[in-house]
This record gives sequence, structure tokens and C-alpha cells, in this order.
Amino acid sequence: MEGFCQLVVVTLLIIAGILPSCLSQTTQRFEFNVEWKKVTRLCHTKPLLTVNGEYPGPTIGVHEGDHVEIKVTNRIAQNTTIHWHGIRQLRTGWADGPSYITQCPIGGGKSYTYKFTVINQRGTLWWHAHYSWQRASVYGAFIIQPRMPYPFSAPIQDDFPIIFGEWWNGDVDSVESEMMKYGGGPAISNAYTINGLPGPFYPCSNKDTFVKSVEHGKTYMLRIINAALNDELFFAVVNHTLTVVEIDAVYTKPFKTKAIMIAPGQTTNVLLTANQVPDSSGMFLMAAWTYLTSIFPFNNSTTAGFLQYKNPRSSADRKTKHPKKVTTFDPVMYNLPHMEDTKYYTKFSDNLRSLASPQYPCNVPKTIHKRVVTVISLNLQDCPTNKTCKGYANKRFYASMNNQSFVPPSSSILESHYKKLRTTQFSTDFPEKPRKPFDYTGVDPLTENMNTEFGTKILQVPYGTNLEIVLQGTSFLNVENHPIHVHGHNFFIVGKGFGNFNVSKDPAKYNLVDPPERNTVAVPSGGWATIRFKADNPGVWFIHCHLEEHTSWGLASGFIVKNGDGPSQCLLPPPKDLPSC
Ligand SMILES: *[C@@H]1O[C@H](CO)[C@@H](O)[C@H](O)[C@H]1NC(C)=O
Ligand SMILES: *[C@@H]1O[C@H](CO)[C@@H](O)[C@H](O)[C@H]1NC(C)=O
Ligand SMILES: *[C@@H]1O[C@H](CO)[C@@H](O)[C@H](O)[C@H]1NC(C)=O
Ligand SMILES: *[C@@H]1O[C@H](CO)[C@@H](O)[C@H](O)[C@H]1NC(C)=O
Ligand SMILES: *[C@@H]1O[C@H](CO)[C@@H](O)[C@H](O)[C@H]1NC(C)=O
Ligand SMILES: *[C@@H]1O[C@H](CO)[C@@H](O)[C@H](O)[C@H]1NC(C)=O
Ligand SMILES: *[C@@H]1O[C@H](CO)[C@@H](O)[C@H](O)[C@H]1NC(C)=O
Ligand SMILES: [Cu+2]
Repeated sequence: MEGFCQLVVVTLLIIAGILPSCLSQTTQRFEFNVEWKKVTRLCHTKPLLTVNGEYPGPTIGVHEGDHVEIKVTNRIAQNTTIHWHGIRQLRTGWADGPSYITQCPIGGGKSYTYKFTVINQRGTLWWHAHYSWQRASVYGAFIIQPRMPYPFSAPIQDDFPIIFGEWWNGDVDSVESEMMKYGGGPAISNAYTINGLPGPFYPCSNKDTFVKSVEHGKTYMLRIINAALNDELFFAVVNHTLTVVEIDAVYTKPFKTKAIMIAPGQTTNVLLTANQVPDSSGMFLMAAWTYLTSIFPFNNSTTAGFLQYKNPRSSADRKTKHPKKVTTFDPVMYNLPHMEDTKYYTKFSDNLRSLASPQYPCNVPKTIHKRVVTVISLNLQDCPTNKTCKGYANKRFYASMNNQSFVPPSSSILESHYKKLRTTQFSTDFPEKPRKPFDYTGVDPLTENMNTEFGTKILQVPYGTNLEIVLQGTSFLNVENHPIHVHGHNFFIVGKGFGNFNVSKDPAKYNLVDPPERNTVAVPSGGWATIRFKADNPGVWFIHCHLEEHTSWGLASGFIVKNGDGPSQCLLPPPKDLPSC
């Protein structure tokens, strides 16, 4: 069957005359060396895992329609993989990157070339390691230039990435291994960063501050990426308004806001016009801090950088070359919402709408073939006999979807699926609704049995299935906003709300006209979100919470999209250099 698939592909491509035009398309090649590099922040020097010694890693810049080949060479003793976050990977699931889902990891000293074509996507995405917690420092921007002019009129003077991350003074690998060993929460990071720089509010960090110079009267596009491991963030620029024009590489109806909320895994393009009158320093602060919905410890601190006006209209001479020393901190002045301002987040996310223009239509499935309702939950597992557990009440933390805590297999699910291997490494019986319904957001958590089941259960759907997934948050342990990321597909967020999803009244309120299209949805804290998409990409696709601690605890699953009828609906054969386990 698969052989037949391949044969037909080539034959039909030649008949259709597609092959020659494919061959003449632009191929963009990059080389990524995953290697250690000594880096100092907050006066702490440590070996940091990097790509090509850069932190953040190199920006990938391509054009819509380009074919991309990135040769990743692993120059460390540990395994690694890289994920091109948000790239659809149409029929090229082998290049998606999540370890043990679509590939075995790249071992030390080995290389693997990720090959894919950027089809019908434009804007800001990003890439990151997808092996254990390596993405703490192995990440960078993935920018797709459009073939057509922007659908907004403002002439853009310049555009630049604003990538949020987290810095630990210590070794990040041990943060994860400690957490998994004792079942407690992870050690919190020492700083948030903008483009790898914590900024002036941290000790010994004034010199590590991101500064972008701008010209008065000009408009800039900020390509904002949240690469932080475990924290959702608010971001704002003092005295400037932001106009949101794109999320997750999809244009939106433009709207103005004083601040954005961005969850790990998400990207947001905003326009900023440098139209303020600066003081003698010529500088305006930009800052990010936590959007807090969890009771878990977090770093109550602020990362900041500056816009530096090139020609301050103020008469005073500007002498400072270094960012001005900031001593007072006033979030209101900085345009930042209060950390626990869920109302602000709700209003902000209600404003996100697809552009839905003739050129950029919003192809939301109006009808569905299958609805899956999944509870996304934290869990408190009873401690194994004679073990020490450092979660709550001498138990250990886990997380789950429909009470299934995902255990990664030790070989590639995509490879097993493609080769039709008989395996007990995974099964396709993920429960399509909660087996034991309860009042998800109303339970008094600590009186409940919060244990979970462990396994590697995923869904399987035929090619072309219009799939609806209701992501239902819970009050187990605590209510919390979870950024759920789907690989291989964009989806439409057709509905959301607080409390429990009600199938007899909520679907009637769905937005099937211009819902936001993205690859990562921040599911309301103590509420639910419904996503819809056409499963039109044959392969195996990971779904998981983009808070890394929750993925480690098992808040993940996945789905197989089977091959369709024609050659254009078949997964391509695996590349020759695909790593093996
Ligand atoms: C949190 O942020 C402060 C700066 O406000 C920093 O000094 C500290 O190291 C950070 N980390 C922890 C674990 O508190
Ligand atoms: C922002 O604008 C207000 C007036 O609208 C002014 O009082 C304030 O000083 C400005 N802040 C900065 C940092 O320029
Ligand atoms: C963060 O720290 C500030 C200053 O210490 C404090 O006023 C505020 O309550 C803290 N916020 C949270 C959510 O802990
Ligand atoms: C737990 O420890 C006790 C005392 O050290 C021992 O008798 C018992 O066999 C242990 N149980 C298990 C399951 O290892
Ligand atoms: C989840 O599974 C565990 C282990 O089987 C069980 O004890 C618990 O009752 C289940 N919880 C729910 C909500 O289904
Ligand atoms: C769901 O909504 C219907 C219609 O409004 C209502 O009758 C029903 O009680 C609701 N169910 C729950 C569990 O709240
Ligand atoms: C790397 O991955 C392979 C394949 O899963 C595994 O056998 C090996 O133990 C891993 N190596 C390290 C250093 O973790
Ligand atoms: Cu989560």
C-alpha cells in the first residue's frame, strides 16, 4: 500500500508537470550544530546548550513556498531533536521533530537533515529542541516572508524578534531530573529574558539588556515569541500602543492594545509606531512579566529592554550610551496588567479574530465528523511504597488528558505506524470522552482521588476528518491556564468559556465566521476551549501542553491521520538519514 503510494506520487507528479516546477523552487539550506557554549548571565557562567554557539539560536529566514533543508549535527553527548514549531509539515512528518513521536533522537556525533516545504504559511514561527528540557536554551525565530504585500497599510520601517525565554543559573537538565525523581515542582528559573537578555531589573544584569533603536514617526513590526518553558507572559511598551496583526503566522483583524498575553508556544506580530516624545535618555522601557493562574511557585520578576529613539525630539542632549539605570518599578506606568488579571486576558483573547478576507479566507470546518472531549488535568499520584515524594501531601505530581498520563515510547510512533510494525509501544484507543464524568471545575480537589493512569494512548482518524476537540480544564490541584499545542495542523478556536463545557448549549455559540487560527491555544483557567480543524496531514502528530513541566508530567497525547486516497494524501517515505533507536 505504501509502496503503491510512492509509485503513484512520482508518476502523477510527472504527468501533472509538477515535478519540474518543484525542482526549480528555491531551496534554503542551513546548518545547525548543537553544541555547548560558555555563557554568563546574572554573574553566573555556565555551559549552555546552543545552536552554533548562539543564544538565542540563529534566525531562520525563508519565503513562503521555499523548500527548506536544515542539517542538524549533534556535537554533544546527549541526544537531541529540533522541532519547527507551527510549520505544517504537509506529508513530511519525518521532519517535525518531537522525539519518539516522529523520529528517534539524533545521537551524539550524528547528523540528520530536516527537509520540508513551507506551504501557504507566512509570518513568525519559531524552532526549538524537542528532547527533554533542551528547549530552555535551544530556540530561535523562524520567519517566513510573504509573497504578497502585507494586508495592512502601514509601511514597515523594520521588523525584529522579541523572544522571551527563561534563564537558570544552574543546569536545566537537573531541574527536570530532580522534578521527575521526587515528583515535586521544578526549581523556578532565575530570570526571564528578552532575546537571551534578562535586563536591568535583575542583579548583575544591567549590561545584558536588549536595546532596539527606532526613528521617530516610523512603524516597526515586533515578532514576539514566547519560548519560556513554564510561564505565560504579559508584554507591553511604556507609552506605546501595540497593534496586533498576526498570531502563529496567520493574519488577524488588526486591533490596538496596551499589552498582550502570550503563552509558551505562541507567536504574535504587533505593529508599533514610534510616535512618543522621549525624555533626555531617548528610551522607553518594554517589559514582560508572568500572567499568573497557578498556585505553583514562579519568579515574581520582570524582564525588560528598551526602545531607543535615534532622534529624540527633546532638546536635551543624550549622553548615556548604556541603558538608564531603572530603580523604580511601576507596572501601571509600564502598561502591564496585574499578574492575576484574567479579565484582561479574556478581553484580549476575545479580540483575536482571523482576518477572513477573500485572499486569506478562514476555512473553519462548519460541520464535524468527530467530537473528542478531553479533560486536561494535573494529578496527585499516591507515592510508591518506600519512596520519597516531594509533591503535595507526600504525593507526586503528574498531569493527564482524559486521565491518561502520556508515557513516551522508546521508539518512533511515526516509524512504527508507517512500517505497520506490531508494537505494544502505543495504542490507538485514547478515550474520546472522559470515562468518569464529574464536575471538572467545581470539585474540591483535595478531597478527590487524583490518581491517573499511565500509557501511550493516541487517537486515529481517517484522512480529511473534520475534528473537534473540546479541551476542558479542571480544578484538580488548581485551576490553571494551559497552552495546548497541536503539531502538523493549525486549528480554529471556535469557542471558549469558564466552568464546564455544556454540549447542549455551548456549540450554538461557536464563532464559525472568523475565529482565531493558531497552533497553540491558551485554555482559560478553570474553563474550556473548543478547537476545530480538518485532519488533512497524514502522519502522527503530538498534542501537548507547552508548559514543559506539564508535558514531563504527561499532559500529552497525539493522533494518527491515516493516508487518504490520492497520492497527494499520502505520507512521504522516510528520509534515508532518519535516525534509528
Ligand atoms: C527571581 O527573580 C529575582 C529577581 O527579582 C532573582 O534575584 C532570583 O534569583 C529569581 N529566582 C528565584 C529562584 O527566586
Ligand atoms: C508617558 O506619558 C505620560 C503622559 O501621557 C507621561 O506623564 C509619562 O511621563 C510618560 N512616560 C514616559 C516613561 O515617558
Ligand atoms: C510580587 O512581588 C511584589 C513586590 O514584592 C508583591 O507586592 C506582589 O504581591 C508579588 N506578587 C505575587 C503574585 O506574588
Ligand atoms: C519497605 O520498607 C520496609 C522496611 O524497611 C520493608 O520491610 C518492606 O519490605 C519495604 N517494602 C517494599 C515494597 O519494598
Ligand atoms: C483515573 O485513573 C486512576 C487510576 O486508575 C483512578 O484511580 C481514578 O479514579 C481515575 N480518575 C478519573 C477521574 O477517571
Ligand atoms: C446544559 O445546558 C442545558 C441547557 O441550557 C441545561 O438544561 C443543563 O442543565 C446544562 N447542563 C449542565 C450539566 O449544566
Ligand atoms: C539516545 O537515544 C537512544 C534511542 O532512543 C537511546 O537508546 C540512548 O540511550 C539515548 N542516549 C542517551 C545518552 O540518552
Ligand atoms: Cu499545562
